Amino acid sequence: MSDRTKPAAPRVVVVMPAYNAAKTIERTYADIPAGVVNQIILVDDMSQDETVEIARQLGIEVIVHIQNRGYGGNQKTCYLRALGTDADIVVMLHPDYQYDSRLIPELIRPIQDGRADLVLGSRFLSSGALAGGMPLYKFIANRFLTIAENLVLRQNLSECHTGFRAYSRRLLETLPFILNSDDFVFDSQIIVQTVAFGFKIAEIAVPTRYFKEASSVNFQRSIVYGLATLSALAEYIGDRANLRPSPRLRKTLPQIISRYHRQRLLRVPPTNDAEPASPYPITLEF
Ligand SMILES: Nc1nc2c(ncn2[C@@H]2O[C@H](COP(=O)(O)OP(=O)(O)O)[C@@H](O)[C@H]2O)c(=O)[nH]1
Ligand SMILES: [Mg+2]
Repeated sequence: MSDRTKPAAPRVVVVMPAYNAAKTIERTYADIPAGVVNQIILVDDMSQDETVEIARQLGIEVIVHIQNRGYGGNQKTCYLRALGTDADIVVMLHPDYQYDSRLIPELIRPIQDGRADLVLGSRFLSSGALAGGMPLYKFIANRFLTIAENLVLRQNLSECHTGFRAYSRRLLETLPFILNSDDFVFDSQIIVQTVAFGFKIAEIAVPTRYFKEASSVNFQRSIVYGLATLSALAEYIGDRANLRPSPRLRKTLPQIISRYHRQRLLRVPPTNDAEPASPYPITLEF
């Protein structure tokens, strides 16, 4: 195949949900490989430090929340903004230097090859999670929750709790992620939705890096997260058994956003472009 007929490379947009990342954002940014990423967007969730100033100095596009929305609320803004660009693949990268951004080319490959629509950077595919500094209780909880998720969702994943992920545009245009929690359980809900909507998940191995600035989730918040993850699984079971149908697992994104936003965010807006019959409470950030 000559250069002229080679398929165009996908447009890759990195989104960073940020909260007090001033000490780590520069390192995270510096490790992003050249020539792979077309655009970087950081959403600041009312950090109390210099995150916004440093990100702007680095030339990163910054969106500022004027109220603290939480990690899930932050991601909603990230993905809505990314859909507003011409992204083909969206990579979520924590700006706390916890994940190795040099692995972005590997992370996006299964989507490029058409093998998956969600790729998880797993710290459990190789055996270094504890050696990398993951606290023992997080290690055990992670294993337990991942086993529960595999059983309920009929998957064979090694880790469902990573913050290093790549999404296809197709997936983000379909899942009604704006109905998810604004808290950390957003990450679990989006995996449940991925399975509910029939998208494929792939994994790549990534190293584990724990250090002071890379982790703020304490024991108590981890318990809340664990219980909320189990509740996301219960929601899936109830929905599939038709006991408690869940809009989060049935409605598509185009079905719950306004015509204006469908035109603005979706690559191919639906032809039957009526207003949604029953709007759910959603807030767009911009
Ligand atoms: N928006 C928002 N993000 C948060 C908050 N707390 C942590 N984060 C972000 O959520 C991600 C995961 O949090 P982190 O403390 O690193 O979790 P851990 O590494 O699992 O212990 C990081 O990218 C943080 O910047 C918060 O209160 N609001
Ligand atoms: Mg972290």
